[in-house]
Parts: sequence; C-alpha cells; structure tokens
Amino acid sequence: MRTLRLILGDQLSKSISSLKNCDKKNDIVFMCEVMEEATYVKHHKKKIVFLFSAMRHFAEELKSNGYNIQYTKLNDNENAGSFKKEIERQIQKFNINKIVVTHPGEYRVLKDIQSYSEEFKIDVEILEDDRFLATTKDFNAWAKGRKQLRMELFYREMRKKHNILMDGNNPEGGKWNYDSENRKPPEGSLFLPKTYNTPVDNITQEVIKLVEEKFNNHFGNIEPFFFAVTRSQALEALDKFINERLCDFGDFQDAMLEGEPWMYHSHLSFYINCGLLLPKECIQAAEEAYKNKKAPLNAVEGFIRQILGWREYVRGLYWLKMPEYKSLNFFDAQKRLPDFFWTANTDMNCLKQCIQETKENAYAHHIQRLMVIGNFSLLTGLNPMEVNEWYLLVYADAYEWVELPNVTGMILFADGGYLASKPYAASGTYINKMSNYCANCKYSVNQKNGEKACPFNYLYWDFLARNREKLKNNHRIGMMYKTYDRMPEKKKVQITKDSQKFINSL
Ligand code: FAD
Ligand code: DLZ
Ligand code: SF4
Repeated sequence: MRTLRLILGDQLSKSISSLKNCDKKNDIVFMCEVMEEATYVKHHKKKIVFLFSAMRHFAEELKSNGYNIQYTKLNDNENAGSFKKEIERQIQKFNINKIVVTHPGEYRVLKDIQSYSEEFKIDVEILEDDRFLATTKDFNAWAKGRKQLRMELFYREMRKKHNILMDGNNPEGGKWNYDSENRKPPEGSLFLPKTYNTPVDNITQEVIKLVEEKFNNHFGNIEPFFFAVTRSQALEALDKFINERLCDFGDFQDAMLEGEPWMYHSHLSFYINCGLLLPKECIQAAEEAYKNKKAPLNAVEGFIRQILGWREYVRGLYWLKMPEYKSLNFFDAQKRLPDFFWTANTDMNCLKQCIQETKENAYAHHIQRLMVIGNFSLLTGLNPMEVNEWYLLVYADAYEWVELPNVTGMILFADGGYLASKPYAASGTYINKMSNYCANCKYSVNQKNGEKACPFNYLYWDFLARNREKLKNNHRIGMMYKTYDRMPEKKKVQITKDSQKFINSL
C-alpha cells in the first residue's frame, strides 16, 4: 500500500504542501500531461508549451532530488487522457491507498479530485495551498458581514499582518497607496529594457514539436519562445525585473506604446502562477530594493499592492463566490465575441495592437487587458461566458481562480459591483492619453459621432444610457448621467444610432 502525491501543472514549487513529509523511498510523486486539461478551453499554443516544458523540467529536478517520480507525457501510449483516468491507472499500477494533493486552483478540478475517494474507495487528503499569503479561511473571515468587498481595505490588513512596507504601525512613507503618482502617460523617449529571454533547450524543443502536432488549431504563436521554464531561470527573470524595470514600474504602470508589449511590467505572472516563483519572495525582493534605494516607494508599493493586494484578493473572492460567480451576468450581456478577437483584424488600432501582441506573446499587460480589450467587451455588451473563455485561454498566466474575478468582476461588472465599486468604462480619450495608438488609427479620437469617430466615444455614452436603471444609483458613476442629460436630444439620438450600427456590424 502506497501514497500517491499528485502535483498539478500549476504546483511547480518544491515547497508545495503536498511534498511535505514525503517518504521518498515509498511514495509516488505523480505528474501528468493530459488532453482534458489542454483542451477544456483551447489554450494558447505558447501557454501549453510553457506549462508542459516547465512541468517536465520540474519533474527532472524532483528526480535528481531523490523523489520517486512517475510522469505521464501527453503522447505516451498508455496516457488515459484526464486526471481522473490517469489517477485510476496509477492506483492500479502501484496499489495506491491514499492520495495527497495541494488544493487545486480551479473549482472544476477541486470537484473532480473530491470525487476520487468515493469513486476509487481511497483516502484523499487535500492540503492548504500555503504559497498564498492569505488562506481562504482568513479571507472568508475578513469578508464576513461586509456588503461590498474592497481590495484596498483587504490590502491594508495584509500589509499589517505580514509587516510589509510598514513603519511601526504606519504605512511606509505615510500613505498606503501611491497610485496618484503612477499614472504618467508614455513618453516617446522611454528606454525600455528587453524582457527576460532564454534559449530553447532540448526539453522545450521536444514540447514545441508535440504542441505543433497536437494543438495546431489552437490560438497563438509558439515562436519565438523565450519564457523561463525552470526555477533558476524564473529567479533570473525576477532579478532582471528588480534591477532593470522596477524603478519605473510605478510611473508608467498604465502607459501603452505601439510595438512595446512589455513596458515596465514584471512579466512574472506566468512564473508566480505555476509555482516557479513564490509570491512572497517577489514581494520581499521589491521591498529589499526599496530599502537599498534601488527603486522609489511609488514603484515598490504599486508592485507589492498587485501581488499582496489584488492577487490575494481575487483568489479569496473566487473561492468565496464559486460556483455561482461563474454564471453572473448583471447587464444581461448577450453579444457574441467578434471574429477579430482571434485574428486581430480590426480598424480599431488599440484593439489590433493588443490582440496581435496577445497572439504573439500569450501576454498583454494589465491596462491593455482592462482598458482596451476589457473596456470594449463591457461597452459592446459581450457575453461574459465567452469573454471569460477567451481570457482563460489566451494568456499564459490564466487559471480560473485569477482570470474569472478579473473578467466577471473587474472588466464586465457582471457581479453587479461586488469586486469593483464602478464599471471601468472609458471613452477614447483615456486610451489616447495613456497610449500612442490613436495616432495610427483609421478612426479619429477627437470625433464624437459619425463614420470616422472613435467607436469608444459613442459606445461609452450608449452603455451608460442602456444600463441606466442598473447604474443610476451608483454614486461613482451616477454623476455621468447629469452630463448625459444635459446633451441635446439630437446628440443622444446620434449616439444610439452610431452605437447600434457599430454593434450590429461586429
Ligand atoms: P505586473 O503588472 O508586473 O504586476 C505584478 C504582479 O501582480 C503580476 O505578475 C500578478 O501576479 C499580480 N497582479 C497584478 N494585477 C493583478 C490582478 N488584477 N489580479 C491578480 N494578480 C494581479 N492575472 C493573472 O495572473 N492571470 C490572469 O488570468 C489574469 N487575467 C486578467 C484578466 C483581465 C481582464 C484583467 C484586467 C487582468 C487580468 N490579470 C490576470 C491581472 C493582470 O493583468 C496580470 O496579472 C498582469 O498583467 C500580469 O503581467 P505582469 O506579471 O507583467 O504584471
Ligand atoms: C493549464 C494546464 C494545462 C494546459 N495542462 C495541464 C496538464 O496537462 N496537466 C496538469 O497537471 N495541469 C495542466 N494545466 C494546469 C491545470 O489546468 C491546473 O492545475 C488547474 O487549472 C488547476 O488550477
Ligand atoms: Fe482606439 Fe479610438 Fe484611439 Fe482608434 S481612435 S486607437 S479606436 S481609442
């Protein structure tokens, strides 16, 4: 009788709870590449290459550390195709009587794993994922009794609890949040360091061949492939960010430039989410840089807030609200995704750039996801199920626990305001201020109506008008109705007409 320790594709950390107290001689450590995971949504090809390569490298590392590793490759003849069937096969092969696994990141997978004890008549132990800084229990306790949840309040608690960027009982520098200093528009003369780039080794090369063969009809480009796939490479990527980009991260956090997908962001989400980096070590590295005067407080606080605040907050919210959260549709938005979400073939230059970069890199930075693609999805009333599926499959850092709250809560306001206090809706003016996209666009950002007008300009007002009953009492957006009401009737009719024409053309 033996114990099987299951390691999922986003659990590639040696300190993972499922490996604690492992009996290296007897226990089986099991990992598998399965068709079901790669196709339940048709993940970006680069994402599959990244994850399979990182899994294979991680398995090699565990093996050299003396663990008894069983690894099923996607193209192994006996591969049974799903977690459940693969587990069943291992139970029979090794006479397994107990499964130990760290809490998975997705509700769907949790339900699957919970069914094993009944189905296979074995003991299943699901352990806390202690790579997160807040347990789901901690989060639920914090959320209890609150009508609305606000990230900022949660974040302050986390700062205090973990003693991060604190000066005694007060926040470092006297303020909790330095966002007001972090909204600089891009400057043409910015020096942008290159993102982390590492040569492809034999393991990755083999995976690239496999993915080209098996997932040829999935979205996205595989090459050039430059992601880190091992722990030591991911640490180099962290180092590179801290030394080369963190100092400007804050100032240009919201800026977008044509042909510059990476800006001053960290590009660490792939590695943090699959376990190659731990969130805590990224936070500590940034805090250390502040203490050593390598980076200013607005940059360091901003970066730490994303990980200690937003990342932990969306994860807590996901587990608090699932499974209901997945079917929310506050605005009853029903429009299907336009084709250009797959081809980038649109005259709207901002969308063209962001979708093309997504296709090339399986990455877009936060403001591209939020204020360009997200804003468009909100204003045109795209169906939340379809938008969620798109975001889940196109980004190499996407797992449902982090993708769903960002899409349903943050961009679509489909939860009616549980995550965000108001919809992130904006006209073309915002995109023009924060990017240089409009200079190369067929549409004119300065025109408000008509054939040549930037569609965001009329869609913004039409969205507010269409959803008035649901939004009029929102104190953060309610004042916009006063502006709308002051518009001449003729202008309002034109807004509706332009918007209907545009939406029908999608
Ligand atoms: P940076 O800008 O350098 O930020 C540092 C780190 O903070 C990130 O690596 C990430 O771990 C964390 N972080 C920042 N913002 C968020 C956030 N809103 N939620 C959770 N963590 C955050 N992030 C994902 O990791 N996976 C997703 O599937 C995902 N989907 C998103 C969908 C939408 C519609 C939006 C608006 C945001 C989404 N995000 C997602 C959040 C954010 O856009 C990405 O984490 C970020 O762009 C990753 O790039 P980076 O590592 O360069 O981040
Ligand atoms: C995303 C993904 C993919 C594409 N493939 C696998 C796989 O073959 N094997 C595996 O263990 N994990 C994979 N994953 C990650 C899982 O989907 C992830 O563990 C769940 O989404 C839970 O967060
Ligand atoms: Fe986007 Fe409008 Fe600017 Fe064109 S004009 S790039 S559609 S914001």
